[in-house]
Amino acid sequence: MIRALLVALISLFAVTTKGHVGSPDLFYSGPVGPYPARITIRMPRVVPGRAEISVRLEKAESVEVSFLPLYGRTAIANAPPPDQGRLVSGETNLYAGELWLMSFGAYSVEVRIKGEKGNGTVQIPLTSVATRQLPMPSMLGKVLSLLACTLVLGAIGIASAAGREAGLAPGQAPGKLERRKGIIAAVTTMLIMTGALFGGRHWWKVEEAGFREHLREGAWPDLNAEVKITEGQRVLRLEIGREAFKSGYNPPLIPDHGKLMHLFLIREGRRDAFAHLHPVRIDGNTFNAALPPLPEGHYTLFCDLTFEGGSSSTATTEVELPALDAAVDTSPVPPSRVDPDDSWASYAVDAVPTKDSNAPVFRLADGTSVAWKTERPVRTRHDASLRFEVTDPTGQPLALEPYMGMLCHAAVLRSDGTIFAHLHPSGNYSMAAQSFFATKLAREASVGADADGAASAATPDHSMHQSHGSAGNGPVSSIYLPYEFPEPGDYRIWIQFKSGGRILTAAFDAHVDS
Ligand SMILES: [Cu+2]
Repeated sequence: MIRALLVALISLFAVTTKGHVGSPDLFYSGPVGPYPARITIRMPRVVPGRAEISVRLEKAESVEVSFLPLYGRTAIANAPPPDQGRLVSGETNLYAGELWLMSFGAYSVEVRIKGEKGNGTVQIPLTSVATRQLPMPSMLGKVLSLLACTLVLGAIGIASAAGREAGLAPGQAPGKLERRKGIIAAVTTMLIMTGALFGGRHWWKVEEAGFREHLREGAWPDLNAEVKITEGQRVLRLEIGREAFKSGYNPPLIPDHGKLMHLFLIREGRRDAFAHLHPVRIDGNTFNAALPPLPEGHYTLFCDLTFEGGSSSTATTEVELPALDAAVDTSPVPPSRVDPDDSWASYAVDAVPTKDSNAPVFRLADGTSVAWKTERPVRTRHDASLRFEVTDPTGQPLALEPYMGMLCHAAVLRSDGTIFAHLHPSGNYSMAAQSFFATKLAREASVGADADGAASAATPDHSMHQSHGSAGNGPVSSIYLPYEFPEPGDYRIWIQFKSGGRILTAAFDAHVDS
């Protein structure tokens, strides 16, 4: 009862979690052992809170689906028993369930599917954080104050009556001595109650401070950016967590697709220039990136980070890019200083198909075209139908190659800049966090304290590889990205893929209805 009350009280303070800015829900598309499936995790509005999970199998099969939340900071052997998913009524292949996320920090949700074809599991990492602190509703505050007054006055009254009359025979009136005892009891109780009220206030403040420590209002951590020109080259210098971390603290980052940091730059205004770069750590929390030949202007930066422990976040800031000085910088970017996986694109705004077009096609300068096989209208909390077909200048399907291990990297940004997400064909969770949990599972299984549960959980995760590149038979030229827009509005979508050793970027606009 007390626990439930505490949970309810703490819940009042916490709202929404997010991995990417403003887009908290997680999506997975790929195999779960022998079963191809799409998984959606709707993140709770509160911490502790309930995440809603749904699993849609490609084919209707009789299977058992269960979910297990693994907390990053405790041993896998201490995980609770898995929750069973239930078949949604009227559906043949859609299973749903709920999971309690009790703490702040990194979790991995293990989705298990058991059936005739065998067993499959997949790990989907998520970061449980609160992003807002709600005020105490004034009515609740008044009711609680009233209850507290009643309790305190009641306690004083009872103690005073007990001190005065406990030693008397029934019917006997209290004398001077008894009345004094009663007053002493009342004063003592008052002192104890005052102490308890102050103690309670202190406890509340400590709890609140603890909550605020985990509070991430919007993007996190803070990010500072400046551009310096050295040897005719514009170099972007980034500092993460100047305020969030104590000075001298090196945030323990882990690499995602082999890079510690994935940075997106988008030119504000017309959003007609885009780059996906991988700054290199120069020391502590300072990173450098040699800038590609992007046009000058005001840019918004989104920076994806995954921390040791399996939590991930997106930091954001803005920076002014000075013009490339043609006199100094006649050569293209010195290759030694640019990461080969860095990519950038600038395009005429009218190259972006209008958001009302029914068959939007983006044509790249070399004649390659990218067609968005969209199903209109695009609605919030429905599949965004991000299906793309890439064709070469002659109209033939263009064979795609893995770009940093994935068939495609995509970014989504709402017109007001409040929603940003980084997507892949396998989903929008952090791959680095996924491999962190895979390693944790394997390590704890090999220690083998409780071999049973841990060993089955640590079976190799095929999705880690199959869904990344062109794992199918023959060349792949179509892309599907599982995603649902969280809010209505106008969005720009950039999709990036690699072909013939070149990284290509296409842009689309979408209007999303509620
Ligand atoms: Cu990516």
